[in-house]
Amino acid sequence: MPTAFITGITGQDGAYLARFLLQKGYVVHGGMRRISQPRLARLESLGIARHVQLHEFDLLESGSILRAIRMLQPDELYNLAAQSHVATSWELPVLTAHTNALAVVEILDALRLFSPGTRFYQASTSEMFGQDTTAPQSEATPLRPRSPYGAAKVHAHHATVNARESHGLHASSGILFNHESPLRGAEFVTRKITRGLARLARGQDAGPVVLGNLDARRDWGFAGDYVPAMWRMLQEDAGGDYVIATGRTTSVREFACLAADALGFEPEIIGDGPGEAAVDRADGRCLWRVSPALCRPGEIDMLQGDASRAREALGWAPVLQVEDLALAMVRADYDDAA
Ligand code: NAP
Ligand code: G4F
Repeated sequence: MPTAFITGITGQDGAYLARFLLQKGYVVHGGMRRISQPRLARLESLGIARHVQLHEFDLLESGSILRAIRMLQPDELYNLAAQSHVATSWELPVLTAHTNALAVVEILDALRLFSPGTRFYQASTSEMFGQDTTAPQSEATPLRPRSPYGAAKVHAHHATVNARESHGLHASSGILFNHESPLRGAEFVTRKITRGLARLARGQDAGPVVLGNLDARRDWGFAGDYVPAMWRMLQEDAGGDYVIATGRTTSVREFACLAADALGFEPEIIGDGPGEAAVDRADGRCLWRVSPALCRPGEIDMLQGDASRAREALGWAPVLQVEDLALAMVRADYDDAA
């Protein structure tokens, strides 16, 4: 049976990828940070916590990376672990650089020395494109990152490309645009919206959802559609770089309206700029409002991906559209809020 090692297996993508690989007959190993209370909620919610082999693993500890790679020598290594929250990266730029850039260099070097036959996937991101970019963005679009998170991911991306070109590693960089699900971390904007509005719909005295930049546009897909693309990259004869995206872009405001509609609210936008809010036409309740404190020091106004290469070379295409995604997320959060 093929073996895979997933760093970040406790995260959103790690959980979906682990389930996908188990279904394909892989022996799945996962790296997990030592914490006082193991966070297995996502793996448990997919019913796979007992089917994966978990190992203590921390990207900030070189020995941990070396040990895992030497011991497991997996057929495939998916590096999904990261400090993944862009806004946090301005507060923790050093930790972000170490986790998202330097640790990737260490993984690649350990693979070169101890397991050169392992096929490697790096979780790259549309955040690497930055602000002054043409749309839609493809593998050929220049990288001009605008956050410490994006800058660190660019470093890791180039390290992956170099490992492929200099050392012949089977190393791929998946440039994934935003992807969400009911397992999305609560601090990301889609989940913040669906959770907050679901609580309001349940009549909980939760108060409006407080948001930052409502004009930002993202290309939102479903995480469950995106993990098969990671696997497909590693089944190719050689590593490569692939954009994975839906090709549609939606503003934060539009996503909030989709989620509100799905819950039966009738959102009406009032005010503008920092004074903007949305109220429910039916009962006047405030659904969301803006707080300038949540706006970022550096914003990317618009991301929209061109996944033509993945479609043509990997036969990959997304299934869920943003409307279905919003619906699935509010349904899950509404049930949770019961
Ligand atoms: P996530 O839910 O935030 O999961 C991140 C994972 O990384 C968690 O398992 C976390 O462990 C682990 N981790 C963080 N620091 C670590 C460390 N020092 N050592 C070991 N593990 C560590 O992120 P995601 O949405 O699944 O994203 C997966 C990857 O894709 C990330 O690299 C992200 O940057 C990238 N990406 C995501 C998107 C997206 O829209 N979701 C788009 C493009 C790229 P804990 O559970 O202990 O916190
Ligand atoms: O949901 P977000 O925090 O995602 P962001 O920053 O696009 O990053 C996500 O996608 C990247 C791929 O492009 C990944 F690499 C990364 O790991 C992560 O998964 O914010 C989306 C947009 C931003 O423009 C942000 O300014 O929503 C805007 N926003 C408005 N109000 C907010 C909020 N974001 C958050 N997190 N919280 C708010 O209250």
